[in-house]
Amino acid sequence: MSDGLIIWTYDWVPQGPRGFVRDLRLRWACEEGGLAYTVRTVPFEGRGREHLARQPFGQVPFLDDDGIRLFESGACLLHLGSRSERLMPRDPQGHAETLEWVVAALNSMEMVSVPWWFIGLSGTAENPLEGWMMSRLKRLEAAIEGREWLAAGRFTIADILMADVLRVPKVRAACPPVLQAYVERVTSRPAFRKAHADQMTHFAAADERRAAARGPGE
Ligand SMILES: N[C@@H](CCC(=O)N[C@@H](CS)C(=O)NCC(=O)O)C(=O)O
Repeated sequence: MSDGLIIWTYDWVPQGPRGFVRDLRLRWACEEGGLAYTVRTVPFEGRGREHLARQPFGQVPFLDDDGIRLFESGACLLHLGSRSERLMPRDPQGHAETLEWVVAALNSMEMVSVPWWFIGLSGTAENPLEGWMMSRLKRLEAAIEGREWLAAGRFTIADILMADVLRVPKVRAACPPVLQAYVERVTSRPAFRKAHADQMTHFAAADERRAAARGPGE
């Protein structure tokens, strides 16, 4: 019997990243695409050899699809896109637009937003990436203004990635109104809400298991 789609994530994470662990991107895509999936875990504490064999940086997520194995959330979304037309248009122009915006979300937006966010955490008075980040947001705003979705005139995996990059609270707060409205529009989809709730439930159950393992009074 085939195992179908398996999304791999951590067995537990601290409170901070909950709701933002990138397995959510894959859960969300499967929900949007009507693709059945199960979730399995690797330990958060202690990244073993088996984990590194699946994800060389010791991160999550990674994906199994009936013997096909892949890591990197972007690559996993492109793979899921090949499984469902609801995620990835089949017409050549719509397909090309989706591809370019998938890469733009990761390589033009997230590659600036993540270091900008990290430097912000350190509490420095001036973030040296401020200008770069603000100009990226401004350019993105101009590109999105007047349209509902990033690519192909419809919802695609590019919207999953871009909205997931922009919804990080500090990034979202820095977004101009057009981008705020875009993030709101994309993340109010039922598939996002379900994926988010499922991830929160997954880590809450892990808390309960850890508490039970520690025993009473500890
Ligand atoms: N480029 C990777 C990034 C994966 C990533 O940052 N994963 C985080 C969870 S959202 C992680 O595993 N962090 C733990 C670590 O880096 O040690 C992807 O998109 O899949």
